[in-house]
Amino acid sequence: MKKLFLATVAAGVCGLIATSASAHNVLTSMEGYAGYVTDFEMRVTHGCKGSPVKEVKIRIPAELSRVSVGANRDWKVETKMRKLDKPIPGEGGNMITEVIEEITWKDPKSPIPAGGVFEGFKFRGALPKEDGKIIFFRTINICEQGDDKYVDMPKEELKLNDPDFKKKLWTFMTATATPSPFLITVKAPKPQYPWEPMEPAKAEAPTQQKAAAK
Ligand SMILES: [Cu+2]
Repeated sequence: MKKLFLATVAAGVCGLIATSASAHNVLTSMEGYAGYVTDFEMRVTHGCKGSPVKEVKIRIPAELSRVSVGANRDWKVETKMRKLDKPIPGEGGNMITEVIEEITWKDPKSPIPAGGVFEGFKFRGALPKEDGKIIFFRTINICEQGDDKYVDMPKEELKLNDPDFKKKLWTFMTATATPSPFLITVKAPKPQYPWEPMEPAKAEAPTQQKAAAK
């Protein structure tokens, strides 16, 4: 784990609207279907205390597998890889030995203005098959002056079956000015693709998902 992302950041750096949870970096959709290969968009909604955003980093959570990055003609995209302990079978018989651990968008044609607009950063990956999981996507905005580190985690583990879940989630979202963006997996109403069996096969779960979920 890299220090950069684990560093706890003093509250108050994010700026004006700490109590408005939508005024931070957030995933455009905060819910996703368990097991689906899903498009994600990290939405950057403001600069660092009035300074334009010139770089955005996302730490890819270990729960995500088969991650790829959307093309972007305005930003230079870099990925940092993590070596797997055990290679996992990929598509077409290849063995996958490393996965994307971090994505950086940098050197934009022009920075994101400090206010008044938002910009989305796209990537894709398979969510774990388990529903009711809360998955954190820690992100950092680097601005022309300063940075905002949306890496704060809940003080205690949030569990969906906790009757106080919503309250605790909101507490987490408003406790600091830089909560980590997150997504909750919900049970899918049907298989993702029409050619998949209606009932997910029981003994299915290929080793890939398990290994990637580590
Ligand atoms: Cu904010």
